[in-house]
Amino acid sequence: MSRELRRRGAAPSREREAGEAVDPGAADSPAAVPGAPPLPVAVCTASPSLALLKYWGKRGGRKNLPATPSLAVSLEALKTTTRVRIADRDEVIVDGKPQDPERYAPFFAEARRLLGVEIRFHAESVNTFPAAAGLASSSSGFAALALACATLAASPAGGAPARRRAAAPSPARLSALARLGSASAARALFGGFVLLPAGGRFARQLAPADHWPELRILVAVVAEEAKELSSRVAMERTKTTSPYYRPWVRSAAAELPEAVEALMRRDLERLGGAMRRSYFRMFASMLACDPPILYWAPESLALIRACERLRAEGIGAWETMDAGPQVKVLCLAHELPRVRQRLEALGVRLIESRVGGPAEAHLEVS
Ligand code: 2P0
Repeated sequence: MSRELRRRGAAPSREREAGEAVDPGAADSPAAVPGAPPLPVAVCTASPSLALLKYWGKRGGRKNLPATPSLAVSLEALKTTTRVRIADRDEVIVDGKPQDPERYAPFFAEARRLLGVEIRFHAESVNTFPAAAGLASSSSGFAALALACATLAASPAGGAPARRRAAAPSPARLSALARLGSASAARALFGGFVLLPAGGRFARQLAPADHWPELRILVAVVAEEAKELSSRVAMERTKTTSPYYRPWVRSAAAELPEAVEALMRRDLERLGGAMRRSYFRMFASMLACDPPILYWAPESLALIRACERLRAEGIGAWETMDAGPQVKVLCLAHELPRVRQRLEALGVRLIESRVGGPAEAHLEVS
């Protein structure tokens, strides 16, 4: 898989013909000038990384290192597509909205250092699902951005020395770059089942998507709007004000071996138990903040109760939640119709997903 990520990403497999690209910024790019050489656009697609065991809290320092280990699965049905081209200054637009440059400055500085280039990057990112609403859009967003920047830098227009272009950054280095943007993004570069250890600079794949072909994830979208409190601010408040922060961090580390073993054995009941302990304890640490943090909506609790009832009836529906009111439910393909029917009765929008593959990138010419 590592080799596959390298082949698909930083060493683009093919270049498209001139005119085939649809560059949203082409009208004001130098390529619009008659006679100017065509400019490359790196296009990357990534799926968000859903945590089964949660990352919540950062180690000290400015490196965005996670305080807890996280174990995650890639959501095939949700996609972020990011197009990156060379520009006069770094700029990121997500779903049509310009982003705060400060948020991206450490990422771009590290990208230039890692990739050996001086260029500035213009990125336009589009999500097929609500962003900043607890559906891990920053995981797929920064993963796609990291791979797209590497793909662009590897093109002759990127300006890197030929020796540097030939030696594309390893998946581990790209994962570490994505982590600077969002720690969960370190996981989203990889497909299948992924581990980001506590204090880890990069994530690694534990098993590819076909490790568990019967696994399905139902994403229940309770609210489409962006959350009021970002994960970053909420994590910091948890660390600095919650008396339960340290116990949470200790318990998260203790939970990892059981969850990894359950995952490798494809034991949904054991994995589901570990998932529930992880998300409930994460929220317990948030509830004890000053002021308290509560991401749940009434529908979230109704969905949790519906999963409890399904399990009491012998149907394996195991839910988890993140920094938002949405509920994600793991189940097996043969029980999906019954789980779906029960959750649909609550009037929420459901997105059905399989386990996804790695982020992919290619180069187009505008
Ligand atoms: C996760 N979450 O493991 C956890 C579970 C939300 C709850 O990672 O500050 O956007 O950018 O590193 O990755 C959401 O936080 O945080 C997140 P930053 P991120 O998926």
